[in-house]
This record gives sequence, C-alpha cells and structure tokens, in this order.
Amino acid sequence: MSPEISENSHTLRSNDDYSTVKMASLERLAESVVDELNKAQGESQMGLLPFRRTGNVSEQSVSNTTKSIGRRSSLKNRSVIFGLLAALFLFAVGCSKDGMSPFDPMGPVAAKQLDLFNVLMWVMVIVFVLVEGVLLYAIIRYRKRPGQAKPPQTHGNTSLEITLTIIPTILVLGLAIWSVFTLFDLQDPPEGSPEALHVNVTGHQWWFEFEYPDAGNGKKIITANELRIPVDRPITLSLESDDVIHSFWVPKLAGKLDMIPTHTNEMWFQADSDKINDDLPVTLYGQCAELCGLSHALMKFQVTVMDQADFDSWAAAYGPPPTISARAKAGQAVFAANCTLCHTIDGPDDPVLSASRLTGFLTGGDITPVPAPNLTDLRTRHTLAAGLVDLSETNLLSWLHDPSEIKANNYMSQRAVMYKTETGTSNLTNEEIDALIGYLLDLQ
Ligand code: HEC
Ligand SMILES: [Cu+2]
Repeated sequence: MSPEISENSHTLRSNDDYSTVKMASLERLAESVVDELNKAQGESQMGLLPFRRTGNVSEQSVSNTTKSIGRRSSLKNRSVIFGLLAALFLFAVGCSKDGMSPFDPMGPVAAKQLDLFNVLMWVMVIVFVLVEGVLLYAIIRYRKRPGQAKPPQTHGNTSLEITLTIIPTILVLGLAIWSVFTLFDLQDPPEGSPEALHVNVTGHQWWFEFEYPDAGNGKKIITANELRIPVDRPITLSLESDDVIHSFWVPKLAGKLDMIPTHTNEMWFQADSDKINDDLPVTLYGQCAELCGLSHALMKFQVTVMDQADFDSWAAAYGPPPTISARAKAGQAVFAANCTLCHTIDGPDDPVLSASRLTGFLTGGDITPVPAPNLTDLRTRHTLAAGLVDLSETNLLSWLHDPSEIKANNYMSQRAVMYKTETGTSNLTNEEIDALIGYLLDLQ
C-alpha cells in the first residue's frame, strides 16, 4: 500500500457520516446566521449587542423611519433564524442514530427503564393537561366583564384544600414506590437466568477498557473500545475509572451509570434475541456520558452482540498477532522498540505494568508511559480510537503518522516520544509504519 498520507485518509464510519452531515449543516446554518446578523448590522447600524446602543438606536428610529422599519424586519429575521436554529438543534438532538435510541430497548433492563419512563411521563402529561385546562377555563370563563359587580369574597375551602393535597400526595407516593421497586427489580439478573458473564470496565481519558476475568474456560481477556457479549445471557459489569469521572452508557441496553475513580459501581444488562430483528452479530453503540475532559465527545465504544458459539471462538482466538508475513515480522520489532512502553499486545496486560503506566500518567511529564488500549485483538475490531473511525489500513496509517489528526488531545500524541518532532508527526519511517500495520492487521 502507499504510505502517502492524503487529505481524506480517514473515511468516517457510515454511521458517523450521518452525524458529520448533521454537524456540517449546523455549522453552515451558524455561518448563515452570522452573515445575516452582519447584514442586519449594516442595514440598521445595530451591532450584535443592540442593548449597548439603545440611545443611538432610538435617536435613529425617531429621525429615520426607513431605518426603523429595516431594523424591525431585521429583528424579525433574527428571531426567525434563531427559531429555526433552535428547531434544528432539537431535531438533531432528538433523532439519534439507530444504534443509540433508549426508545428501542434490546434487553430487559432498558425495557423496564423505558416502562418506568413512560408511566412517569404519561401521569405527568395528564396532570399537566388537567391543571392547565382548569386554569385556562377559570381565566376565560370568569374574566372581568364591563359593569360587573365585585364577586363574593371567600377565604379558604377546607374540603377542597384537603382533596388537592391528598391527590398529589397519592400520585407522588405511587410514582416513588414504582421507581423504587423498579430499582430493586433491576438490581440483579432475575432468578433462573443463565450464568452471567462478568466484565470489568475501566474508563480512561478517552477510551474504554474491557476485562473479562473469565471469558470461558478460565480465559482472561483484556480489550478496548469494543465489548463483545453473547446474546440471551446476563452480563454483569463492574465500572471504575483510572482518572476522572466517566459514565458508561449503552442506551439500547441500560441507563447510564457513573464510572468513578476509587469506587466500583455495579450494573448488569442483557441483549435478548427476540428483541433483535437482524441476524447476529449486531452492533450497538455506547458513549461516555459524563464530561471528562477535552475529548469527552470522542469517547465512544461499540457493543457487539453475538451467538455464544461466535463469542467462544473469538475468546479462543484471543492472542498475540500472528507473525507469518515478513512485513508482520518486521513490524513486531518496530512495535517492541516503540510501543510497549504503553501498549500490551501479547495477551492481558500485566497488573504491575498497568499500575506503573497509571503512575506515569498521573505524575505527568512530557514523555511518560500511560495506560493505553490493549492491542492483542486489534485485528478483530471494527473501529479505531474509541469508535471514532473505521479500522482500516488507511486509517491506521493516518493514526500512526499523527493520532491528533483523528483525535485531538489524545495521550498517545501527547506522551509518546515518537511525536516529539517539530511538526508533531511521527519520526518513524514510512517503511516502519507500514511494517507496524502489517503486524497489527495481517491475518495470513
Ligand atoms: C505514550 C504511550 C503510547 C505509546 C508509546 C504508543 N501509544 Fe498507542 N495509544 C496510546 C493511548 C493513550 C491510546 C488511546 C488514545 C485514545 O483513544 O484516546 C493509544 C491508541 C492506540 C491505538 C488505537 C487503539 C484502539 O483501540 O482504538 C493504536 C492502534 C495504537 N495506539 C498503536 C500504537 C503503536 C503501533 C505504537 C508504537 C508505534 C503506539 N501506539 C505507541 C498510548 C501510546
Ligand atoms: Cu469519559
């Protein structure tokens, strides 16, 4: 393959194309708003900060009616544009991509949480409509009419007050009890479920680590950014963080739960085959849901739901990349020389090494080891850099050349010695990078 880096060297995942398009159209709209404002400023000499210039403006509106009309219509334009912008924003927020809607639950936990949400919402909608309805009726029906005498003045109505206290109390208590019961109900997988698979999840700035203490037959697996789970089996998760507070969220499987340093939070979920319409494996999407630093928005992950048999063969194949091709062999040497300070590639990370990487990260410094994704099974993943781009030779080339082009602020660019160059791009030669790609991805 050509080691040239081209402008569009990382193509976005098809799913992300959508959000990219959304972002691009939002940006375009924002630009047109600014244009429009500038135009309005030209017309009415009212800057972006009209309040500062009120004196000025009222003088103008008295002395010059045309300008005042211009100003009014430009104000109207502005409101229309801001209204449109707000509507578009709500639309963009509302129509999340297929893989991430909590309104399309794929397992029992998300389904029960959705039920609770629906009960709370509809009860509140009914209360709102009733109360506002009575209010509006009273305002209109008993409004002041000309020549009307003062109505009789009353003070207090005990039975009405008691009724209006008891009804909300019953409602609020009922909803609270329902919520608490749902909480207890979702605490653990129900009795009689198949044996749970346990996963320890650790949040890092800005990627997710998944550890299976026993993925089957005593096999320990550590991987990153892609959680594989067998279908129809409860998955119990222990959530932690190595640095700041993150939040673990797979909308189709369960609500969010914080990942807190020095404290473990427990949750579980399950993907049900009868709620999944497509053939397995199916990919669901997850995202960090707690502002955790500059690249928080770039901290995503995937959950691949697979048949138990497929999961077992993935677990069995977990191991160092095969070094059959000459390219892969060369890459192995480059990897040993440049990458092992932070990355492990021959099985689960050694806990002592992990601890020293964490110490390196927390003590800071220009060139230090940092916790980094385990690359043992990179060749079986679909994405690179915490779900940001497709895993392909081109994207891997671009990542190794300059990771910050794909993901701003990432700690590989910031702390690896090979990026301490004038331009911030890798000091590895094109041949070395090509060999690394061979080592990480070559399957023959
Ligand atoms: C200073 C520590 C450090 C060094 C040295 C380093 N990396 Fe990284 N690497 C990281 C970190 C941290 C990340 C995660 C970045 C993120 O997603 O925010 C990462 C991410 C990656 C990823 C993406 C993994 C994934 O799951 O998406 C690949 C591939 C990778 N590094 C390869 C390499 C290779 C090959 C080398 C050696 C040439 C190397 N790294 C050297 C710290 C390092
Ligand atoms: Cu985060």
